[in-house]
Amino acid sequence: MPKTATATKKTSTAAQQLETLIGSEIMWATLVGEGTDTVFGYPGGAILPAYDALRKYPVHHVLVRHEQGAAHMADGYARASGKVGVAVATSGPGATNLVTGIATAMMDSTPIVCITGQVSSKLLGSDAFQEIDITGITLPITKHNFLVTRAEEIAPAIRSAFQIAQTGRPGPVLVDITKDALQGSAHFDFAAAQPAPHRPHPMLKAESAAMEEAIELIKHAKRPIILAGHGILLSGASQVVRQFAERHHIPVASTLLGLGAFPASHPLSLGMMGMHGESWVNNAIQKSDLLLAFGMRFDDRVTGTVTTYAPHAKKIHVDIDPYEINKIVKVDVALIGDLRQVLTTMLPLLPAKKDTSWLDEVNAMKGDASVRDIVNLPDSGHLYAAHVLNDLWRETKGDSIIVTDVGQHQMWEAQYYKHDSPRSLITSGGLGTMGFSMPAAIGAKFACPKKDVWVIAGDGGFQMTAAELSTAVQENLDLNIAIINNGFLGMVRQWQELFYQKNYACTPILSPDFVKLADAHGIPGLKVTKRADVIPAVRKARAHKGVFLLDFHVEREDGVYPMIAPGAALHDMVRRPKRDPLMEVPEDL
Ligand SMILES: Cc1cc2nc3c(=O)[nH]c(=O)nc-3n(C[C@H](O)[C@H](O)[C@H](O)COP(=O)(O)OP(=O)(O)OC[C@H]3O[C@@H](n4cnc5c(N)ncnc54)[C@H](O)[C@@H]3O)c2cc1C
Ligand SMILES: Cc1ncc(C[n+]2csc(CCOP(=O)(O)OP(=O)(O)O)c2C)c(N)n1
Ligand SMILES: [Mg+2]
Repeated sequence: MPKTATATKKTSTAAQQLETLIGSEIMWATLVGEGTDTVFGYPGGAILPAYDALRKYPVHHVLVRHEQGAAHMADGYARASGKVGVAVATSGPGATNLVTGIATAMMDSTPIVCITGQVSSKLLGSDAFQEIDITGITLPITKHNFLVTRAEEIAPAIRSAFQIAQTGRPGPVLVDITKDALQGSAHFDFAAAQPAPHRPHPMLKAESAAMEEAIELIKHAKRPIILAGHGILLSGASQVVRQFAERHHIPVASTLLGLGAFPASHPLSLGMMGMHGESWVNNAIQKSDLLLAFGMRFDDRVTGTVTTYAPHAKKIHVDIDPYEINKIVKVDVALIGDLRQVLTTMLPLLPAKKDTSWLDEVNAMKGDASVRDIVNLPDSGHLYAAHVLNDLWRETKGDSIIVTDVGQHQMWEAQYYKHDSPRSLITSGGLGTMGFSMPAAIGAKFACPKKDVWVIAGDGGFQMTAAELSTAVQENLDLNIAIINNGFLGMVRQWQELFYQKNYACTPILSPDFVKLADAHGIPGLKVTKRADVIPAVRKARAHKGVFLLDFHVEREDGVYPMIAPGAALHDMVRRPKRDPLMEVPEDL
């Protein structure tokens, strides 16, 4: 497995791999065996043996500027590709810097493996230099973690980590390897290190009682809605969900993380549900008599107050994780298993239906809201974030991977960029991690080098991980960055406006001149202040080979609407104030 024959003989099959390697070589050989060709990391003392051995293996190492970036890059890589992303860090501060990225991956069920160096096993527990109990720290934010103290344990631990990360409900796994384990030697046998086969949840049979019950509920429903979640993407179920919806003519609402799982341009697609979902989507859910929750977990951003959530609806929940069933919303039928398998079994049982009356009713609720929307307004001289996101969609549609940060711009992206294909939106939903977008986009670009990849960040969040600009340049990446610059921590300012009497405490934020910052990195950039300049700027960025930064100076005190206030019901949406120049008005209800 090593690139050169100096350390050990090159081998090609698992049977030939019975050879003695040092622990650090075992680490890379196992990663290569698992299909890893790119890792994101940062060196240091405890992990140094691994870096010393790296040159022998066909693995590209991306040197990040902060280990949080390594975890987000692994996460972005995994979300864009469906494969496991790998991050590497040293002990102590290197390991603790990974924590936010690991938690982000945990909350959104992303399969990543993080490998950390640890002090030598004889020093464990002695407060040695850069010793930290990273397995203890990450216990609640990993699916599983390992402390490896012997070279012979490295391959089994890493192989188990890959298996755990990607089977069932995916998630992050950490492997902490002591320096003496990396420096020791052991026989390397990739095949023998394979963990026992994962025992999946027993497959639901077509004749099972739950399946029959679900079909009966669907047959009798007059106002059914599919709630399309992230599990569709994780399960690769987009195609079967589409067949399912089309066969019985069921409208589809998406969670933030489910956007792209069902094409936005499909006539059955309603749009995003929840706190900043479209009014007609939330109202349709409240009127529905049957919810079909496909790979979504009824997050509080999705339900509003649970006691008043979809009061007339029976509920069917399809999820791979039994602990998600009845966790937030009590359901009538639970189908536990992989979504693609469950729906593939269920589809032949589902009668075809042509009745469009429910969809017509929902479309009537929509009215002409979309026609009167901001994006159709004549240019008033103001640049709204909605313009930027909508023009970006018009210019790039179908072609790009959009990686957002967290805040108002993230919600405007969800509202105004229409995602038609799976894995075309990468965003931190559950943890809502500012600083996610720049590093996650680097990871996505490594996963899909031919794709046009865009960072959409707020002026606040971009500053949290802007150091990764250097990483993108060092790696010669072709990446586009759009900063939605409103001079505020906008989402928090919006809450202050609505719920704290406009006390804008600590939310106005000073930023550097982002174009000059880009220039300091050798990156060309443009400041955009007018609507007419948006599309030409987007074209320029796309035509440029390399990193390009666009700094969009938008309305400073714009709001994301509709909005469900904390503690309110899903239908109780705060609407855009009438005096606002934007067009959405209460009649859109
Ligand atoms: C500022 C902000 C505002 C937000 N506003 C909104 C909003 O308005 N609307 C909204 O929807 N979200 C919003 N979110 C996101 C929200 O917090 C949640 O992250 C999101 O709703 C979760 O979507 P999900 O349940 O589809 O995905 P996840 O949380 O990733 O859950 C996926 C589910 O799929 C299951 N699953 C995984 N694999 C499979 C498989 N193979 N088969 C079957 N099931 C599987 C998992 O067990 C899990 O239950 C917001 C986030 C932020 C940061
Ligand atoms: C690491 C982190 N710290 C704090 C928050 C709380 N928070 C959520 S949105 C937001 C404001 C984001 O501001 P900006 O990046 O400028 O985006 P905008 O909302 O203005 O589009 C803050 C502070 C968070 N989500 N993540
Ligand atoms: Mg901002």
